[in-house]
Amino acid sequence: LPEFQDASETGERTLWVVFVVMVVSSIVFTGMAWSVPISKRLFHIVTTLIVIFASCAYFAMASGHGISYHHAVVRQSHKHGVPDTKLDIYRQVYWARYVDWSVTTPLLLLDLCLLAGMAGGNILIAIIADVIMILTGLFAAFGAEDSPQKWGWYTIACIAYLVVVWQLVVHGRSTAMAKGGKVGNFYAAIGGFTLLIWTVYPIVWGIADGSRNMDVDEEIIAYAVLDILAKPVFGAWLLFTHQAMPESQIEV
Ligand code: RET
Repeated sequence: LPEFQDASETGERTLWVVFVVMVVSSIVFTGMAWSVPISKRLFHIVTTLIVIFASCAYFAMASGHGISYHHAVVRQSHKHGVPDTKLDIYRQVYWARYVDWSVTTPLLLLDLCLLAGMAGGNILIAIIADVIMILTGLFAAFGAEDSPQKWGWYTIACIAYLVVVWQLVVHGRSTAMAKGGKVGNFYAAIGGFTLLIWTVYPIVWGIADGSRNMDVDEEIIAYAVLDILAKPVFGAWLLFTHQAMPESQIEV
């Protein structure tokens, strides 16, 4: 008999809660954008677009769209002379997340890169490496059951993530520090927060999507907490600090 792994009411309710959080953030950030002159709105616009896009993705997932069932065959070994059996598992893959992340993580990086004043070439490397990370993560999510390719794609995604980290930690930190102590310290704080949060994503993926040691509800809740920290909390911190720190003003 096949086993279906899908969200219960708990998971679905969690998705709706995050949808509401993203919509409220979109409204608040839009209001904050209108409170500053257009020439000083770039961070506001980038950050507002992030939560608007996340609202769309969460609306899709909460209402049951952007989800597929992924088939896996798991061998169950029995002792005492009972022959091994195979179990068909159909687990939900929320591919709307990858659509969301492929747009919103580049925008989140753009926020950080602009804050740090990184060179255009380094910004491009960080953003393209990030897109590679998300898309190879999508390939991993749909990789055939525990095939070598599946964890191969995961490994490639992790390498791409290290390229992102390198750009932010090495190039971003040095240009941010060159902008002066205030911007340097703020970049170190919000950049450190970002790396901490982002690093939990591949860990959750490995436990949930990768090896199915977390059920779908737990997976939804884990990503919900991470997404709220990485988007609305990050965004509010960035915009309020930016508004109060003239040194963080940029000429783009
Ligand atoms: C995957 C799986 C493959 C390996 C790696 C991953 C990294 C994902 C990250 C996602 C960040 C998402 C954010 C969303 C905002 O709300 C694709 C999970 C490295 C870092 C910040």
